[in-house]
Amino acid sequence: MILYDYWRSTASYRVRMALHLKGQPFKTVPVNLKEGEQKLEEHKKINPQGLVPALVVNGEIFTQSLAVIEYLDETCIGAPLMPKDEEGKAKVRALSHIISSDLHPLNNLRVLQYLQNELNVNDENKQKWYEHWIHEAFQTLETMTEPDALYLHGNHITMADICLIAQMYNVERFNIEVSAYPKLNNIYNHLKNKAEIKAAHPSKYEK
Ligand SMILES: N[C@@H](CCC(=O)N[C@@H](CS)C(=O)NCC(=O)O)C(=O)O
Repeated sequence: MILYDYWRSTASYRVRMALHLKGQPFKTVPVNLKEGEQKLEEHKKINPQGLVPALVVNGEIFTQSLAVIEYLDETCIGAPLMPKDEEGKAKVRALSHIISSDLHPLNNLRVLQYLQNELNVNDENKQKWYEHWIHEAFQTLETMTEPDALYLHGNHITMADICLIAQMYNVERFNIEVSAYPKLNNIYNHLKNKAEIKAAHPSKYEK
């Protein structure tokens, strides 16, 4: 398997966690987002959206991190990343989408660059924008989480936790204060030292 990724990309980090949890060996092809390599025609042949990640399996290209994670879960042995029951699956997808569909796209590089370069939003307001969407999503997730929970759903790590861990890394990177969410911090602190999660950490893929 070949993963087109960028070490700091949260969506790429999600897929790396899934690959490590599944015990799947993979190679990475770094796409430097800071240098704009995602917008090159060469990369768009891999991911027509001009984004990372993209996973190549036996010559077939898969994009969209959540779709890739579910694909890996359904086709590879290793730790299950989704509950077995349909109700549980729907709940894990809902939790995952709060981060991946409703939060992450608003704070993505191309959106921040558009705010800054096209709409002349200054650094202070850009940071306010960033934090606003983090807090909105985190407040919701905190409310949806049971006290003392070790996972966002059920009794093993799922795609929803993968989304949370990557988002927490991003929050740490941008120095955003999230102590107001003890249940989310509890889950993150419980999972971040798991060997497979550590192995997927951005610092291990820095190029
Ligand atoms: N929904 C997509 C999001 C992919 C995405 O937005 N990737 C970001 C990095 S985390 C990216 O490639 N950004 C490049 C840019 O904004 O130009 C997924 O989950 O795969």
